[in-house]
Amino acid sequence: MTGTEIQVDGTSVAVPEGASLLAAVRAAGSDLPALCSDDRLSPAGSCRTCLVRAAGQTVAACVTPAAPGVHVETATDDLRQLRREAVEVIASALPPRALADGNPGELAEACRSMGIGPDTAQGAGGRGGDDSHPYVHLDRDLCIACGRCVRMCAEVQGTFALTLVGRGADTVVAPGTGGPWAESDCVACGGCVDTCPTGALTEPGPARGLTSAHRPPATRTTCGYCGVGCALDVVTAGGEITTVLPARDGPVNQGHACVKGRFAHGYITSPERLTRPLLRRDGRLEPVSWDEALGHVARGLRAAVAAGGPESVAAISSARATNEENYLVQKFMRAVIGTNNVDNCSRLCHSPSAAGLTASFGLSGGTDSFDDVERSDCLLVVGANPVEAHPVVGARLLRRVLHGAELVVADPRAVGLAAHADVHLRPRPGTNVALFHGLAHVLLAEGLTDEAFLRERATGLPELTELLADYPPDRVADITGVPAADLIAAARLYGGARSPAIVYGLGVTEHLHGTDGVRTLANLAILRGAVGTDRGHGVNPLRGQNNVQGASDMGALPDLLPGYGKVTDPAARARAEAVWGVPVPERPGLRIPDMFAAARAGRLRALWVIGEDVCATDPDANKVAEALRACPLVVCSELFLSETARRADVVLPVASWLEKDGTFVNFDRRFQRVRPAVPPPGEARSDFDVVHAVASAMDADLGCPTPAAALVECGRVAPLFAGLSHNRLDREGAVPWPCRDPGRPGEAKLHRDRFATADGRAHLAAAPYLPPGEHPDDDYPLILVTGRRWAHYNSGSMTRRGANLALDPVDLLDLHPGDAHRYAVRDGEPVTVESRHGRARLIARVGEQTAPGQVFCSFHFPTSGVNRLTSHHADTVTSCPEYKVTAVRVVVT
Ligand SMILES: Nc1nc2c(c(=O)[nH]1)N[C@H]1C(S)=C(S)[C@@H](COP(=O)(O)OP(=O)(O)OC[C@H]3O[C@@H](n4cnc5c(=O)[nH]c(N)nc54)[C@H](O)[C@@H]3O)O[C@H]1N2
Ligand SMILES: Nc1nc2c(c(=O)[nH]1)N[C@H]1C(S)=C(S)[C@@H](COP(=O)(O)OP(=O)(O)OC[C@H]3O[C@@H](n4cnc5c(=O)[nH]c(N)nc54)[C@H](O)[C@@H]3O)O[C@H]1N2
Ligand SMILES: [Mo]
Repeated sequence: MTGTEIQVDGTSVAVPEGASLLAAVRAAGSDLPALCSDDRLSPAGSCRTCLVRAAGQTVAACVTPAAPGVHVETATDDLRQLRREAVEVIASALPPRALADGNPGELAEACRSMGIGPDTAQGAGGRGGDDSHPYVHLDRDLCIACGRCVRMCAEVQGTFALTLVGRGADTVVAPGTGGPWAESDCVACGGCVDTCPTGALTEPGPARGLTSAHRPPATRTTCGYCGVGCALDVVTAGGEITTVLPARDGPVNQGHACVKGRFAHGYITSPERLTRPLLRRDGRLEPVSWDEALGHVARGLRAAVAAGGPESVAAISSARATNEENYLVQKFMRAVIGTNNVDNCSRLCHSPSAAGLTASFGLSGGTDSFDDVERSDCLLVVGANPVEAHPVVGARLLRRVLHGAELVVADPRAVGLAAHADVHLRPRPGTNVALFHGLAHVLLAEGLTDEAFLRERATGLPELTELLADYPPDRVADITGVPAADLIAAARLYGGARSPAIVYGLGVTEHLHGTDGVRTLANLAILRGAVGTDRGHGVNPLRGQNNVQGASDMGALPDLLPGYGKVTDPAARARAEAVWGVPVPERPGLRIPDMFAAARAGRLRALWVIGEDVCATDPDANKVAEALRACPLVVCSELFLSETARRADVVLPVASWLEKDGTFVNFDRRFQRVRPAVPPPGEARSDFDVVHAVASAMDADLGCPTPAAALVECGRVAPLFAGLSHNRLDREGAVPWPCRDPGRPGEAKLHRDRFATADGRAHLAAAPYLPPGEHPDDDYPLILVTGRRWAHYNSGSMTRRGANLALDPVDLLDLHPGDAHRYAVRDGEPVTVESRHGRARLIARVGEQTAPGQVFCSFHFPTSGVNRLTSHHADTVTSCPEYKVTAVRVVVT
């Protein structure tokens, strides 16, 4: 047996090696107050409330390691007295309200359990508070300067926004920037609030003082914002959400969360939520009954099929929705309508990852679990900004770096992680392929490759070697703007590491040659033998939406069935046909941009858009609007009257993730359960029920009446998921795919013995660098990169409807001081940005985060019109839009 065996009050307990005496005492079933301690943090040993006796010495249990064989005493009268005195000293300095009845804080609880009465708290108070921030309020009088919040912010979140100020008894937490909390560096992850033992830091409102330590009765679910897959506990009262707490045992988040999952649930009760179906009559959307709306949809779909055949109908399924809902949407399109015209927003996002990773390794998922990635000694983070877009992962990566892992960041912008990087490569947007070839060139030239691996488990080395001769560091420097010395330094770090890992984002995929970007990035891992082995942790896309991995896994794609069988493969079709009992069309369907083109050309007669605001988030938005105008029937399933819903003929009100049952698949391929915490508003129904209802309005029965039944049916079509069920997930929490057998665990790490390609080998790609689709010229001299900000989510439909709006009220355009000077733009001023495709209105922010010649903005406010700027250029393999490179000019108006 591994671990350490010790005696606690005469009872033998085993604890993991390196555990503290406090952990051992708790493992033995006793508890001690430990006001400066939190499992998520390094121990401080400052409050002296957890005193025990070990090997004859009185010690603070939280900072004392459990040495093998040691005898610990906790229950003697003198120890009880010492602990009680320590707690009393702390409590006596606080004002009476600190111990008031019903105060759920750890200190108040400790006092109650030790019989320390409320009258012990005799402090005068009067130090005031700070309620400037919407989610974090400070009551200075309750601060005991335990430093947990400060350590949480530094050690877990990595933001270092907090500090302790003042002396002695007057010491109190404060933002490091001085001023009010709202103007500090706080990113509202909620960590400080969750660890505070006294209620000095609280979430305002009904959740005041509640933390994950209390484990209040709650609904365990999976966050519906990004693809990290944080496990959350939703506390409710009277059918409304009181608070959302991070689950301490969450497999990915481990007791952490971000401003979206933790706090951005205000949209649920927004008066703008859709509560009734809407139907367009005389040009206006009017509320109607479900029967009327469904009847209209069914008649419209039938008419479209009658006029143009099944190919004239298409659906965009939602990566925000559950697996079961996506499974049902694609089944409806294939089995009821008879077309493969179904796609999801993976098209706009990581479709190049799916294509690239499949070509390189045979499967479309990231190759390793994030837990493994975190063990790596060298992280190569490419075109991803996890500090803002996947904050819990960003925090875990940063923690790893602060504990000694090397970090190479490749991003044109000075993103959050770059400040901690050993090397920050800043390629010109759109030049990744050259950059990766440059790194590969150095790996080869310096003998930093794994020759045995290349011989036994890879193909394509001769062709790649020949191509790489054209990519020496100097030439790569010319193309990318990255100094040759930096390139060499980065290659040496990656090449010399014990177990390097690659993590990447949309800065790789959303390009004219995004799939080549993924493949040539994967080359680096193959050259190093750092994929499918213990000598590295592979190539891992930070998938975006909560369930974009799942939407694709479920076959909401025009060329792939559930579990990635090709629609052109008779064997894959036969498997689906055997379960569905109808023929599956064999011609691949339309991709999202092709759906719009078909609509504009009059060939698409009905489009069902489920949970994607195509008019705000798809590129070249003016053309998207034109497509919707041209399409005779547009149905939109939505929470809000989005830009797309506004233009639809029928709008169906649906439930959001906090209101429904199912599963999501996160970025490292884990299936996790989604459970309803509150009912949907008004007449809104889950997407699952809506798809069923539309099918029955067309006299079709989709079978699988419940989400649980749908997942089981999916497992019959898709061997990759055959071992999964709701029951199993309820028992085990998270299970990764491939999971072929209910009795066996899923495979967190892929490709151990062989790659999933036809020949079992990893395929190196000898793709030459090709320039991006858009180039600056005299009229449009700047390169616009678009991407994300921490407080908002994509179209902003949910995060703008709540207090996140106060944290980040507008879409900003970042530009370099040199460019600001050249174009006479002042910080904070409204500007018009013009591209060859359209114009947008933004507020300028001058700073050094962007390089000269480049500007950056988010697309979280549809009214700013950012996607009217972006072009029709798209990845040549997958049609993923080139969101990251648009030539623009900035005009002060
Ligand atoms: N707060 C927040 N979180 C989100 C989202 C959100 O809207 N808001 N959206 C979710 C979704 S759907 C997704 S897909 C993910 C996306 O998560 P990320 O991929 O991290 O997001 P982006 O900010 O779009 O782009 C990442 C980075 O790519 C860089 N980049 C641009 N061009 C290039 C290039 O040519 N080479 C290199 N090496 N880098 C380049 C940009 O500077 C940017 O910092 O985030 C998810 N999480
Ligand atoms: N300029 C630029 N544009 C981009 C990007 C970029 O980097 N730059 N990134 C692209 C990427 S990666 C992505 S993924 C897309 C995302 O684009 P979208 O998918 O359009 O964005 P979201 O805001 O996530 O969600 C779309 C809609 O789904 C609704 N919704 C939420 N939950 C549910 C649900 O359970 N059911 C239903 N039916 N609806 C629901 C929301 O109200 C919202 O209106 O944006 C793309 N657009
Ligand atoms: Mo995305």
